[in-house]
Amino acid sequence: SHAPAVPNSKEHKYNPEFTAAVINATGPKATPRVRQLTAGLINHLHDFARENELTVDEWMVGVELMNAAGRMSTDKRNEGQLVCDILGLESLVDEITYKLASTAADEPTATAILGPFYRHNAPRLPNGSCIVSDAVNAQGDRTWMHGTVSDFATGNPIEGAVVDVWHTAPNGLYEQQDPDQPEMNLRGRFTTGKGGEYDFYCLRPVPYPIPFDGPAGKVLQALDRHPFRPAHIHFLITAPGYKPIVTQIFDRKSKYIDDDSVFAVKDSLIVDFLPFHGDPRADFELPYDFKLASF
Ligand code: MBD
Ligand code: FE
Repeated sequence: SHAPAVPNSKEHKYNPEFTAAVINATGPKATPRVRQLTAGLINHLHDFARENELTVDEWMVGVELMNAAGRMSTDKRNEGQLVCDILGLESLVDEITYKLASTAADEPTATAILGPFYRHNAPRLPNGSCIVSDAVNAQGDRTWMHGTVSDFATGNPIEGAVVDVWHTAPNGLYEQQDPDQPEMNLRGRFTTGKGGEYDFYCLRPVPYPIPFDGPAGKVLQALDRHPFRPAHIHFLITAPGYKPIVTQIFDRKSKYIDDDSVFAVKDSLIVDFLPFHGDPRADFELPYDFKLASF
């Protein structure tokens, strides 16, 4: 018969020309970077659908997962970020960003993913103070953490660097996840002194499961994966004139050190908690120096 070609037929959309048509719908005012990123995304999404012969029902599972992550993303819970984390995406972009920022042969302190539980405006505290609220964390191992922030290229100490720290309570929860913890428990911002030095009291953290009562948990279950992270402490180190560093350090003795559910561990960020005697405020000592690169 004389049936005309249907431009939006299924056959047509299997064809790579369909993908080109979608990309070419981009208007002239899109910035080059937006154009590049969306073209790449469309290409990979279309290839993904074609290669796997993705059905409408399967695609809708993904849509519902994204919608559920959106509904669950509050100031207390970045579920969208958590979904990215279990898929390794935050770790991958962290690595790419670090590579782009590292120019010299010598390298500043390795970065690691921010994760969903950072909070702005942690209390500014003087060096030597304690971020542990006695009311709720009596059972944790007290730790004295101390060290310096310095310029990796010159070795010079950096005065006035801010060490922003956060970690979970012994029950495996960050304070904003847990109504029983006081506001900003286990968080603090410390400023380095003349020799670049900082110090504070915290806890030796424990391994803990990432929240698995939402879409990230559903994905982990479908993949037959566990939700645990090795014991870690988060940092954001900033100093005027230097590139900020988002990182984490990991307890060498922790379970899951080789099997992090969000793929964040790097060898250079594995640390040893040392038995500490003679200070009634701490059972462990944790020395750690941060090295920043100037702009
Ligand atoms: C966390 O505590 C975390 O640090 C990351 C990166 C992801 C999920 C939970
Ligand atoms: Fe964390």
